[in-house]
Amino acid sequence: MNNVARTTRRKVLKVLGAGAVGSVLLSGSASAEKSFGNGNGIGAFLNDKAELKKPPIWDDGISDQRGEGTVEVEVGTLTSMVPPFEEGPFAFAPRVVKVSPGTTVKWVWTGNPWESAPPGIPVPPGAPWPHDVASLEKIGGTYKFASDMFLAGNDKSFEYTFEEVGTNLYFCHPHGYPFHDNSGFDYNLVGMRGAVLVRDD
Ligand SMILES: [Cu+2]
Repeated sequence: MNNVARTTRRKVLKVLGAGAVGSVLLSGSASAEKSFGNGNGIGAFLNDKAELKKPPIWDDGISDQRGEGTVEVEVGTLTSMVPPFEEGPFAFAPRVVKVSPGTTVKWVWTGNPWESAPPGIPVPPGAPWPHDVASLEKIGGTYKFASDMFLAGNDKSFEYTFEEVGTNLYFCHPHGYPFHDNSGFDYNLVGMRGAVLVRDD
């Protein structure tokens, strides 16, 4: 195995979800300089250095669904990635939704496996991946909204009603964690992140 392959495999192990259940693969990379979650701009959150996605990450615009009572967002939608990975089930779709105050957003877990997953990753090809939804914003040390960790394809969903005008950034822990810290997760290069814009105009 040459250096490039070795580096790539290490990255794959690090970023694709093994950290959800153990931190052993995440050690040795703590660095405050690669913490991109502090920006309050949507673009800063969705277009940062997620190295396993083709730039720009946020290329599908804003899904304007103002006036709807309930809006659905898929969890684990297939998304294009950089070679040699082709595409993987590591996106929220729509990535950014604009809704009215009082709207309930319902995240629905898809059943997409990762068909092109290379050997050696924690989840074998064809198997479902775990995803969750967690708000970037914390209130009193607790996520403003957060789901449980569900395996894709188990007909799971999570709902949250957004009452106040504002910008709500969120991520999937194993595939989009935006910080280097001691949480047991680590900054994730896949960039599985999204936003709910609540607007009353
Ligand atoms: Cu995920």
